[in-house]
Order: sequence, then C-alpha cells, then structure tokens
Amino acid sequence: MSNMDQVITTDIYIGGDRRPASDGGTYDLYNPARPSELVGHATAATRADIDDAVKAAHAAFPAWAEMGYQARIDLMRQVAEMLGANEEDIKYRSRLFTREHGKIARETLMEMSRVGDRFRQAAAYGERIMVDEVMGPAPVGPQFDTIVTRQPRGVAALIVPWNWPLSILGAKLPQALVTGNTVVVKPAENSAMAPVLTLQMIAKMLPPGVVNVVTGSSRSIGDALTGHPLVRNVNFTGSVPVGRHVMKVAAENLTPVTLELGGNDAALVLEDAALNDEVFNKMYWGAFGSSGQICMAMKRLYVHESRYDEVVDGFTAACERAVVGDGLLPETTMGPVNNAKQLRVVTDMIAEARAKGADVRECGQVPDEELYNGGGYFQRPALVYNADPSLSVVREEQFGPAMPIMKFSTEAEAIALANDSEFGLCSSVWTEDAERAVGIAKKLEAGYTYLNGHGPMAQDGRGPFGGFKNSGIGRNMGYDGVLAFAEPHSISAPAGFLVD
Ligand code: TXE
Repeated sequence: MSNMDQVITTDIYIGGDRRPASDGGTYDLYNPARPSELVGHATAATRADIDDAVKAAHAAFPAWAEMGYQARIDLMRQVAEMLGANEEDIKYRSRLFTREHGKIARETLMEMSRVGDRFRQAAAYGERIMVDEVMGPAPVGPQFDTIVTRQPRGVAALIVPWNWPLSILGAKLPQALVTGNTVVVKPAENSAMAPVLTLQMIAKMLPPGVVNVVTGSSRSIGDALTGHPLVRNVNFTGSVPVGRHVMKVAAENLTPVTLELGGNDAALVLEDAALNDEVFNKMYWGAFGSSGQICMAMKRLYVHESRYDEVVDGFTAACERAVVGDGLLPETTMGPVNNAKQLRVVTDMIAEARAKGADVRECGQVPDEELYNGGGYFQRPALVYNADPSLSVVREEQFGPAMPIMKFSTEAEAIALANDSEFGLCSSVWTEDAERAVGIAKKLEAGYTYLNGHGPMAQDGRGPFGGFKNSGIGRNMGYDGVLAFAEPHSISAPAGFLVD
C-alpha cells in the first residue's frame, strides 16, 4: 500500500470552514475492487448541519449576487486554472477516486480535467448573458423599452450521484455560480471523498458561504435539503424513484427542480454504417466506459439485419479486448462496478437472460482471477445476442457491463424500437448519410442524439443535456443549462426612458 493510501476522514464545509458533523458522525468507504479494504471515512452530516449549510449559503447570497457577472466570470476562470495546477495533488485525488469508486485511473483523471473545462465553459456563457442583457431581447412593442435581466434565484441544492461525480458536478456547479447563486452540494454517499476534497479546493477560492458541501445518508438528510424553505432551486441527478420523491418534497415550497434520471439509450446501426475496429472500439467505450455506469451510455444496440453478424463479431471482439481488474493498474480498461446493489442489478439481468434461454457471452480478459473472484464487484462485459424485447436487460437501465444486441429491418421499426422505452435521455445513429441521420434523430424521443458516436467521449458540452419522458425535467450544460439557474426578470419603462 502506497503512503498515498492512508485512511483519511473528509469533513463537511460550511460558511468557509471545514468541520465535522454536529454529532461527530462519520461513515466508512471501502474499495469496490476489494470490499474489505477501508479507503476512508466521510462525514455523516445531520439535519442541523444541513440547516447550517443552507443558512450559510443564504447569508452569502446577496453579496455574491451583487458582485455581478464580470467578477464571477473572473473567479470561475481562476478556479479552472487552480484545478489543473497541482499535478501531485491531481494524482493523489485521482488515486483516491479510483479506490473509493472503482473506475479506472484514466477515467478519474478525465473527470477531474472536465470540472475545470466546465468552469471555463460556464465563464464563457456568463459573458454571453452579459451581452444578451445589454443587447436585447428587443423592446416589446413600440410603446415600451424593456430589458430582460437574468437574476440568480438564491440557494441552489446540487445533488450529485456516485457514477460520474465530478463530471456531473461540472454540469451544475459552475453554471449555478456564474449566474450568482450560492450552493449546497451533496455528493453521493458511496463516492464522496475525492468530490469533497475537490469541492473544498473550489470553495476556498470563493467568498465564505458561496459553496457549502455536505455528505451523509440521503435517507436522513436528503429531505432536509430539498425541502428546506430557503432553497430556491434543486438540481438532482439520480434514479427515477428518488427523482420523483425529490420533486414531491420540493413541491411543498414550489421550489423549481431540474431532474436528470438516467436512460436506456438506443443505438441504431443503419445498413450503410462505416464499421471497422476503430468504430467498434468507440462503441465499446460508448457502452462500457465506467463499467457501463453512465447515464448517457449506449444501453440497447439495434442493428440493421444486413449488418448484424458483422456488428456482433466486431463488437464482441472489442469487448474481448477489455481487461477487467483493479482500476489502479494501467493495463486495466474496466474496473469493478461501484457497489454491491448495482452489481446485483446487472448480474440478475444476465441470469434472467440465461434462464430464459438467451444467447449470452461474457467477454474480456481477467489477468488476476484471484482478485476477480475475491468478493469485489466485478462483472466482465456481457453481451446478450438477439435479445428478446421482454428481457429486463432490454427494458430497464442496466447501468453496468451488460448489453443486448438486436436486429431491425426497416427505419420505421428502428425508430419505434428506440422509442419503446420509459426513458428518453440519449440515442445514437450510425450511418454515412448525414441527412438521413438528422431526419431519424428528430423522430427519436431523446434529449441528445449522437451521430457515429455515443456517450461521454462523443459529448459536446455546448449541447443542452437532459431527457424526455422519465429521463427527467429540464437541462444541464450548454447555454440553456446556465440560464436554468437564473430567473428572467423583465424591466420595462415607457419608450425613450431606457433606449434613446
Ligand atoms: O440512485 P439514487 P442509486 C440509476 C441507475 C441505478 C439506479 C439506482 O439505473 O441503477 O439509478 O442507483 C441521492 N433526497 N442512476 O440507488 O438512490 C443519493 O445520495 C435527496 C442513474 O444509487 O437515486 C445520490 O447522491 N437526495 C443516474 C443520488 O441521489 C437523495 C445516476 C442518486 O441516488 C435522496 C445514479 C433523497 N431522498 C443512478 N435519496 C443518472 N441519472 O445517471 C437519494 N439521494
């Protein structure tokens, strides 16, 4: 064990101070690759801590809002610089992140650099808001001069899941801050420490109370946060049932919610798709990056019948190249699933497919059998060929390394199959025909459609991100994701008063 791996305890952060829980409580985090290995302790905040955090954010709000866009934009850029500045510290947090989460080091590093990129992007959108406020929208009718300001709402509660904690943080935090809101962030219980350390670094660069951070059991503190009367905005990423619950709790105060609730993304491979090993590798990462635990991962693969065998061969070969093991090792390309509950979801789906007679193949190389079979939450990438549409691996979000592959014969059938889901987050179309691809994309019930790509590596941060149907409400990312944190405020006067 490296001395980088000392067991640490992370604090909560309220009003500019690191502190323990009001009752001193902590909880333990273990390595998903070796569940008996203690990685550290995170603070189990109490309801009183949540109240303090929200009040600190509320107290810091007027001055932060008053500071104006330019000053906040400058700070966002300084934060972005700081996040990329200290290589040793990045290495340390990345290693801690892999050990508490399971995901491979290459991904933890990528997530870390994404946070900084997203601060830069929010800063750029802040500049756009400044221009939009001065330039327009145009006066409403000849008898009025009207400007529309974008006013921050107040305290935003930002709830982040365990699967991509830093990237998802980057989709909410800088957007909330640049528009002048103060925040209380709650990382997920089972991936808390690297996010907390990163958030503390950010918080320290801003006035006290602008960024507050709490960790602990959602069951005891979730409602205290989302139902707090001083919270003016809830931005949640997680599961459908919890999203529904959060919306009900927030409804008590008519607090607006943005919900991103996962997906069951269909990928449609058309008869003219360009297919080769590079493309199959791209598909592999689109499906199985982070061991498949990504909201915008490919989760159902539909292939035109004329290309089915080719895709099965090529995609299977890409999955066979996967190296499953400890995410700290450079050769590993797939780490364990994050937690026992998630592993069971996936293994149950695979078992059900097998029990019902489906053709299932588990792929990938396992260099360390002892580790793989040693109680860690490992699952090799499993493919279910010609999967029956009634199987849960087709109908539900697997959020893990299992993928059904199915055939279609007509474009209309492909669109209907893709849309036959309670979810509508992302989708993809693989073809050489751009016009046809866009035509099909417009018929897909999804908030984001990738063409010849899928997943985080294909994601353009300028595109608003969110879902149709049960995939959620509202958008993060892009200009819309920034505007979502601000209330439009019309300021209007008789003609000639504001504009010559
Ligand atoms: O999610 P939960 P779980 C999906 C995925 C996965 C399933 C279950 O299909 O299999 O959800 O995962 C916080 N008030 N996604 O059980 O419970 C919790 O602390 C406030 C897709 O882990 O929804 C965590 O931070 N917050 C998804 C976050 O909600 C509460 C990402 C998600 O936990 C809360 C994660 C409460 N009452 C899971 N209860 C995506 N959109 O990509 C829980 N939380």
